[in-house]
Order: sequence, then structure tokens, then C-alpha cells
Amino acid sequence: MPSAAYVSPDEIRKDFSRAMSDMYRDEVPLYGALMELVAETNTRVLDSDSGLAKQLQRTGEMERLAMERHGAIRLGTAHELATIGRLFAVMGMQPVGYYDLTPAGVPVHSTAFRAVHEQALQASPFRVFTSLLRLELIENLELRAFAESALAKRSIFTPGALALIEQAERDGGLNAADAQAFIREALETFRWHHTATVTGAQYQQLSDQHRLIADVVAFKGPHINHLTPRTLDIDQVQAAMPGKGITPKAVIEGPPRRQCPILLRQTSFKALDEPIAFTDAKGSHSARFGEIEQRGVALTPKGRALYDQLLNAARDELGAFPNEGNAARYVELMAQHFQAFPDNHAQMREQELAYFRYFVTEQGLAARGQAGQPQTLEALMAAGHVAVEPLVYEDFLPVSAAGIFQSNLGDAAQSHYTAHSNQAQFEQALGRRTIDELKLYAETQQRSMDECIQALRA
Ligand code: OOG
Ligand code: NI
Repeated sequence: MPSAAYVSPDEIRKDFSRAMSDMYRDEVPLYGALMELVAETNTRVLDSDSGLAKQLQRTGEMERLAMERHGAIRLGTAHELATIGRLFAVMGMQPVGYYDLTPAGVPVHSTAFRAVHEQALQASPFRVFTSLLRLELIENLELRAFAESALAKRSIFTPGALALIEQAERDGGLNAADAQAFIREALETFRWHHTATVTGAQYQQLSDQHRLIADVVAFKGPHINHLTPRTLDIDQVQAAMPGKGITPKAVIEGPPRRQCPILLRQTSFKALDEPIAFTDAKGSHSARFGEIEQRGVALTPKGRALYDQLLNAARDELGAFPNEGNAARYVELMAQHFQAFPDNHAQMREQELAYFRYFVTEQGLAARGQAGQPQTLEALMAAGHVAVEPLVYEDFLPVSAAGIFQSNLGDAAQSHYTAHSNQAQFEQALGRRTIDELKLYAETQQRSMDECIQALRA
């Protein structure tokens, strides 16, 4: 069959993301409420900030804003991780970045599956933060063996999904009917189950070890635990949440509020307690929650080092995990420390702290072919022939992710692990290397520069 008959992976991802959102909204009505609040806020922000509206139009983010979301799942075995990697590949998603959450007391390590090229991200920026449980961190050997045997018994993919993954790998794609079938079958892996695979007592034992371990081991599959819409003003949404009957966590994770947002700011509301039938008794489990995010400019290695340094300094000075009691002090300390991070795009660009994208302007196109045109990018920018816009951060932050996990596991779940970060072990489980996100941003920036030069030379 000619490859033209195949649906592009970007289309499959876009449809899958919509199907997942519909499923989650049906199951978790508060997600729908949050989406509405975010949409209202985004409209208000765009109406009041024409500069931002223009920027988002130029970069294409305006078109993808309403469909933008990320979710998260937690897996139990290497085989599950490798297979989910193949499932996501059918929709053009690659594992980007490695996040070790163990230093923050969460016994997992993770990657984010997402599209990697700016054009694919534009078609659908859907991302899934995917964690693998580190069973070797369960000290009680009997319990570890029980967890391993429970996980060995389950199969989190439908036979139909597995067959279509193999077919897509073999043929190099899926036709329209198969793509729709694939979306339906793949969705099953992410569905919530009201029944557990273990007894009430076994669940309790797992949960006493770590609530996250129970969340992974006691169920048939890795239910999607949140879907996160993107807001243009996270402080406004955070402030409006209680009015909608939603209680947000005490602090917004990530950098402080700024004129020029950097990286990623996130906040969430607590997981719902949901009724569960254990094999021998009724009980409940909480895993599913809501989250919102605000995305800013991607940082270079130099910018990221500065971010990490300032974040650590503020946290060291706070001397504790941010919580209800010290939230005001934390916000104050973050604002103080982050004064050292330039808050305008020109300075960030000059100091090579962030990545940018370059766009040919109307003026540039009009002047094309005339004699004595500026030759360098800097000169083209000075002449108004090329405009520069921040390149949006597409990834996650380990300290923030740990904060999001913790807010949903409860403070009682804080553990201390001495295990080392183990990217090699993660990649072995995954069956491939994870992609370095910084390389992707540098490539996108370079492509935009090359395109400008090309377009103006003609
Ligand atoms: C994932 C938490 C991390 C984020 O946005 O940083 C996350 C989880 O709870 O499984 O989603
Ligand atoms: Ni999240």
C-alpha cells in the first residue's frame, strides 16, 4: 500500500489527545470546570495584552493554545515502559528528557513522551509525563516480591492495541480506519478501573510502603492521573479556583511571576478520593487530580544552570518543603533570588540565557532583492526585517514534578531514598536512549535562523 494512504502520526496524536480529554472530562467533571476557567482566563489575558496576542500569533502558539495539554501515567515494569514507547511512537511521540524523582522522595524515574519537531508540536503539542516505579527501592523483600508478581500478571495493553502497534511498525503507518481503531484500543490502557487486583490488606501494605507503589501495583492499568491545560496567567487561575469549588495546592511550582515567563509554572488540586472494590472488600483510592500550567521561554544550559542555582538558594533559605505555613515566605524568597535573572527578552538573548525563534517580517519581505540589504541576523533585526520571539519550553522540571507528586500523595508520603539516579537503567528498560531536550531547542532556533536568511536572500 502506498504510504500516502497512511494517516500522519501528528493526526493520530491530535485525535488521541482529544479522545483522551473527552474520556477524562466524562470521568472527572472538575477537569471540565478547570478547562472552562482556563479558557475564560486566556481570553481575558489576550484581550488585555495585545503584545502577547501578537507574539502568540507570530509563533503559532495561538492556534495550539486551546488544544494544548499534558497528562501523566505511572508504570510498573520495564516491559510496560518499552511497549508504551512503541505505542507513543505510532503517534509521533518520542521520549524526551530524563527526570529522577528519588531525591525528592518519590520512588520513580521518568521521561516525557512528546513530538520533537516544531512543526509536529504545532500540529499537536500533546505530552505524557511517564514514570517507571523503582521497585528496587522497596526494602521489604517479601513486599517487593509480591509487587513484582502482581505486576507480572497484568497486561496493560489490549490485544488489539498490540496488534496495531506491530502493524504500524511493520508497514510504516496506519490507514484511516486502523488509526481510529488504534486510538480506541490505546485509550483503554489509560482508563480508570473501579476494581483493584489485590485484597484490601495487600493494598494497605503497599500503600504503607508508599502510596505511589499502591497506585501502580494494585490496579489493572496505568490510569491517566491528570490532564493539564495551558494558561496564559497561572496566578489568575490559582486565585479563581476556590470560587469554582477547587482548592489549589499552597504554592505554584517553578519560577516566580515575571514580565517574561521562563520555563514552566504549575499548580494542581488534590486528588479525589474514589470508591474502589478490592478483591475482598470495598474501599477507596485517590490518584486522579487536576493541574494547570503556564509555559515560558526555554532556557539554554547557561540559563538553566542559573535557574537551578536561584531555585536551590531560595529553597535552602526557606529550609523546608514549601507548604501552607511558609507559602508567603517562599514567594518572597523566590522573588528576591530571581532578581538575578534578567527579566527582558533582549537581555536574555544577549546573555544567551534563553532560546528564541526568528521570523521574517513583512518589511523584510518587501525589502527583499533590493541592493545594500543587511547581511547578518543582528543587522536584519536592527532593520526590522527579522523579528525575534521566545521559543516556548515544551518539557518538565524535576523539582516541580516532585512538588506535584507530593501535593497528591500527602506529606505523610515523604520518604528519603539514598539510591542514585540511574538513567542507564531507565534507558535499558525503555529499550532506547532518551532525547536531550536542549539539543531540540538549539536545533529549532538554528532552523529558524536558517529559514530567515534563506527567505531574505532569494
Ligand atoms: C506526575 C507528576 C509530574 C508534572 O506536570 O510535572 C507532572 C504524576 O503525578 O504522575 O505531571
Ligand atoms: Ni503534570
